[in-house]
Amino acid sequence: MKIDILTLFPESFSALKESIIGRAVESGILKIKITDIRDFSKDKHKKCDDYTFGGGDGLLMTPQPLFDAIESVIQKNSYVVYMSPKGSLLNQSKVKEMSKIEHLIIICGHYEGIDQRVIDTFVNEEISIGDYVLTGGELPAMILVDAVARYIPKVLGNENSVINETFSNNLLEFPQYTRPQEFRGLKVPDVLLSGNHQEIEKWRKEESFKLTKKRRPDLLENKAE
Ligand code: 4G4
Repeated sequence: MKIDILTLFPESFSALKESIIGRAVESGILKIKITDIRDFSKDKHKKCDDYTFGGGDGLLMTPQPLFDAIESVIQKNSYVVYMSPKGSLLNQSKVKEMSKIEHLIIICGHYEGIDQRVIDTFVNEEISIGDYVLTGGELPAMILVDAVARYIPKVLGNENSVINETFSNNLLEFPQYTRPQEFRGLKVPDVLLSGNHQEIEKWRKEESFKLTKKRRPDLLENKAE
């Protein structure tokens, strides 16, 4: 999978150099290219924002640098996503679906967002990572990249080989424990030490269900659909 990220703040994306995603990029399993939208501005001061028609106090990203930046990376097989609080809510099944995209282009807006003509011309989908407002689309873009990358074969190696069960069956994950068996008098539930895999499986399912019912009953309602 190839991901092009268009942003006015390319330095923000240093987080993608770390850990599992960093390794995937280094090994070539995942290709990520960051494009600085400002490099495409034809303004003599490289300006990329302006006031909105119709009034309002915020600044908007202007169409010209964005059109040129997008046209520099777009291909026939590209899927263009714009991170926006107005977008449709991201969830795990959407993430899984998106991991099949060959070429993903992510546009990060800043200030009050981008000119609508950019959206109307290029954007296949506006996506929101949650019902809250951030100063820019950079953190949402990194969240999307991280979530999607986990479904690309070989990105999760060895210890991380199993894709976390949370959400994939509309249930929250059961509690987990590692060594030691007893820490400061706090014990691991007996069933997990029993070696009885049927009992362990049953316990985990029950715990998942109890937790989901208590904390995220909405997930159980979706299950019925
Ligand atoms: C587009 C329009 C995404 C982008 C307005 C982006 C939250 C999310 C932005 C803005 C974002 C999200 C500045 C309000 C950038 N905030 N929930 N901010 N704003 O996915």
